[in-house]
Amino acid sequence: MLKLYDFALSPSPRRVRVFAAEKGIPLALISVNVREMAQFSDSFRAISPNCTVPVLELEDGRRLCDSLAIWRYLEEIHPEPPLLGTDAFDRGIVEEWIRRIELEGYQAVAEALRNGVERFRDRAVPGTVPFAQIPELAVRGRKRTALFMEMLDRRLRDSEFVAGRRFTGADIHALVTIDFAAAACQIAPPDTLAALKTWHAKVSARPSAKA
Ligand SMILES: N[C@@H](CCC(=O)N[C@@H](CS)C(=O)NCC(=O)O)C(=O)O
Repeated sequence: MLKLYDFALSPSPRRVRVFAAEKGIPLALISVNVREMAQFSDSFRAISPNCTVPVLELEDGRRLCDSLAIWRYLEEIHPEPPLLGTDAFDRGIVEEWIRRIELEGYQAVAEALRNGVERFRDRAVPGTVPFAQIPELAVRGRKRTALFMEMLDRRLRDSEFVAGRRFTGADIHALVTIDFAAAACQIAPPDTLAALKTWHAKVSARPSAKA
């Protein structure tokens, strides 16, 4: 079975668990407690040189150390249901939305969290190199997170799912980002963003959301 080095409270491994659940791919989960700095142990450093989760380990021992790279692999080995697009143009649209969510949403929340709480002092960027916090980035990250939610709400007024008429990886990335903003930064979409809230309730009700 495929192994996933995971941490239940972290958004990046959740992206992989939800994606695999949508496809019905079983994963053997191995928890790496990043709250207790287990990612910096010698044993995990040998598995993930950047000391981050998730890591997917194949049965032959090869590894992938990035959530979206793991998506690509899972989509190739298990094409149904397609989560990264169905034809050339659709794959482009899904990719476009995944990148927007990563850059405008996920990075904004991560910046707000990692520059704003004591736990990440001198660890403002994930990985092995220490970076001091920049408090202004926490303020900017919160503002960008709010703008991201407004942008997504506008999109969802016209589109059933983030990348169009089908549920895709873009919905998973957006769901994980919205939940991360609430859990880590206490930023929830205001009631005025009705399309975003309706979509969030719909995708949260999928069994995969609990993976
Ligand atoms: N680009 C990577 C990011 C992975 C990442 O930043 N993982 C975080 C958890 S969400 C982590 O391992 N953090 C360890 C730390 O903060 O030291 C991916 O999407 O897989």
